[in-house]
This record gives sequence, C-alpha cells and structure tokens, in this order.
Amino acid sequence: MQNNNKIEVWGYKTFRPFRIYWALYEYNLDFIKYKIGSRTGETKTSQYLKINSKGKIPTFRHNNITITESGAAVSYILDNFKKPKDFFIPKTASDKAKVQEWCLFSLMELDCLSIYILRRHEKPDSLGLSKIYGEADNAVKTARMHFDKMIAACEKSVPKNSWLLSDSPSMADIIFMSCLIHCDNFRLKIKSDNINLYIERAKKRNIFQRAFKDCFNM
Ligand SMILES: N[C@@H](CCC(=O)N[C@@H](CS)C(=O)NCC(=O)O)C(=O)O
Repeated sequence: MQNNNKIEVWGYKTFRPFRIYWALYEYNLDFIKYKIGSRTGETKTSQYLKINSKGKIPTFRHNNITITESGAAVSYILDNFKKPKDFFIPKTASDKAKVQEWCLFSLMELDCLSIYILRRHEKPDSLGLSKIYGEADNAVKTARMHFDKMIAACEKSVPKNSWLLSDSPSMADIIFMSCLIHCDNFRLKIKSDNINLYIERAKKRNIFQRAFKDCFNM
C-alpha cells in the first residue's frame, strides 16, 4: 500500500477527469486539483507539456508517478490505496476479466468510436470541433449508429438492481457511467430502459454526486 501524500490531478469539467475524481472520492483521498480545461491554452504551456506531452487532460500524479490516461489513473488509485468497504475489487480471473471487458468496451466502443468521433467532427453548434478536425458527415452518422448498436449489445448485461458486477461499484461502473453521462452533450439518446434505470440508480450515490459537483464546478 502506498501512502497518500501528494496526489495531484489536472483537468476538470469533462467526463474523463471525472473518472479520476470519482475514484479518489470513493477512496476518500485528498488531492490537489488544477482545474485547467482543454483548448483554453492551459494544456499547451511548456510547463504543462513537460507533465503531459499529449497536451490533454486529465493528468494524474502521485509522488513520482505521472499517468496521462484516465483509465490507467483510475486503475492505479484502486490498486494502490486502502480499499473502502463499499467498493468492488475483482479477485478471481473471471471477475478481473469482466471488469476489464466493461472498461475496454466503454473506452473503445463508447468513448473512442462514438463520443470522440462526434466531438471531433460535429459542427460547432452541436459542440463539435469540425473547424479543427474537419467536417465528416458520414463519420458522424456512423458514430451515432455505432453508439446505438453498442448500447443494444450491452443492455442485457446491465443488472436490474445492482452495479455492474456486485452490490458495490467497481472500476467498470466508473468507466461505463462516465461515458453514459456524457451522451446528452452530443444528443446521443440511450434507447434502453434498463440502462436508463441503471444511470438513475448510479446518480443517486452520494459519493458520485460529490465527485460530480467538484469535477464540474457546480
Ligand atoms: N485517452 C485519454 C483522452 C484524453 C482526452 O482526449 N482529453 C480531452 C478532454 S476530456 C482533451 O484534452 N482533448 C484535447 C485535445 O484533444 O486536444 C484519456 O482517457 O485520458
């Protein structure tokens, strides 16, 4: 176990830094926040680029280790600090694989292949960055179709009354939920009552609400 001196997080107001905030709140860890935003210039300073050469948020630092992928940062937190009672850490090979399956599915199919394509190629009035990355109507259309297809594919695996793998949340819930709460921004409608109920249940968690308020400055 590591001690928890000096945990730092750069980034806020979007769903990727939120993953780290939520994990830190679950583990009841204090951290120093640098509330910098993407495309404000704050991620392009030479000082920041020395910490994160991608020029993106979030960045996580604990003592001497710096992590510039949100999923890896969450994983580090869960593995290195004292586990709270009400949090699920998989022990068996099959549970570990299931957590990974949810995380990779969310990061690849929901985040990269759906949400991020919309972010890059939607028009500015739809919160997109087509002025920077170019208009790509077909990519936008297929990203929307892909999202619907992936939601339909996973909806039966979402439990009716619990978190994804247990009665306590796990990394799978942090990564999956982070993608789901971002959909509205891009008018991605979740066409699954089961998943919408899961979202409502997850949003009721006090720790989720506190992390959300802090990350989104509410
Ligand atoms: N795979 C990275 C993605 C990070 C990322 O794309 N962050 C966005 C904001 S949430 C960003 O900084 N975008 C700025 C850019 O793409 O230039 C992670 O999950 O940490």
